[in-house]
Amino acid sequence: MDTPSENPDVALQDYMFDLQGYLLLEGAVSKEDVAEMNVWIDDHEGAVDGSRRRGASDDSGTWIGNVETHTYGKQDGLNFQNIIEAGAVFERMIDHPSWINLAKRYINVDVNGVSIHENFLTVRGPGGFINIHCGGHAPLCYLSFRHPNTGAWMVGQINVLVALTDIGPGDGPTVLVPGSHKSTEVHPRLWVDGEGKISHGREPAGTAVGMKEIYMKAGDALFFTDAISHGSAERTHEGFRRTLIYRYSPRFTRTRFHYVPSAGLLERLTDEQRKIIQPIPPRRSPE
Ligand SMILES: O=C(O)CCC(=O)C(=O)O
Ligand SMILES: [Fe+2]
Repeated sequence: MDTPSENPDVALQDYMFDLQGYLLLEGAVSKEDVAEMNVWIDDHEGAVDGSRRRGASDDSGTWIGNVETHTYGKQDGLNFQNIIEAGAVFERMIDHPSWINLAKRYINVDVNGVSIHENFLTVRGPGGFINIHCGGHAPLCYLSFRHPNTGAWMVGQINVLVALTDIGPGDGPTVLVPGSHKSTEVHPRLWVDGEGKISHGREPAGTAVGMKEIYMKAGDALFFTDAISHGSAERTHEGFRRTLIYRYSPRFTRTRFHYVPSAGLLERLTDEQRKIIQPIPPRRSPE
């Protein structure tokens, strides 16, 4: 892998990622791939219809093949979890050249390997949002960023959020406090009864102090450490915001919901992709 001294682009990305905790990768995914993912969502509009009521909890737990519908709460929209099982385009995103080497670099793949902790599509309608969560104060193991003694890269979780629709003001953009992954101070909204919380409140993160709205064109990817204080602004426009999220972590940190890869998926994946999806194959006694 290139070192910053060999390659000025790497030096700039390292500087900005270290400083801000995120990179906006413009035009990361081709128009064709974005269109293919949108067709998949169009074809499953039935599951999405329920989320027009703002929340989608009634629609959770429905299986579409090996993909499961899910929601974190009433307001954040409908997720299609385990989306890597939904077809070739979602398999291509596993080791997409626009971000896989960056993820490996910052997770420090030679030491930690790399895996996907969670992968899903989100469809979020009017009134939908995510509250504020995370920050440099939070003692959650996968919110590491650099080794505290040596400064070596050791990012415990990197989120790659791909916009499948344009996301501008009023569309419920992702928001984050640049640099907050390094803050030892607790964000004021996460400071509750003398304790620094990891997630708190029922309001949209967009109204929290210091938050920056990240505007994206369909096909852009927001690459960010999960340690940054973030969430999303409320969607005030009609219609739905569509995003794809793959979370990359060391191979030791898997998986959030433990969807077991199907035999068909494992067979179709390249060796490189299979290593990311199943970095530690099951080990059983021959009996
Ligand atoms: O949906 C969003 O805009 C934010 C997503 C988020 O919080 C995350 O990916 O960790
Ligand atoms: Fe988040």
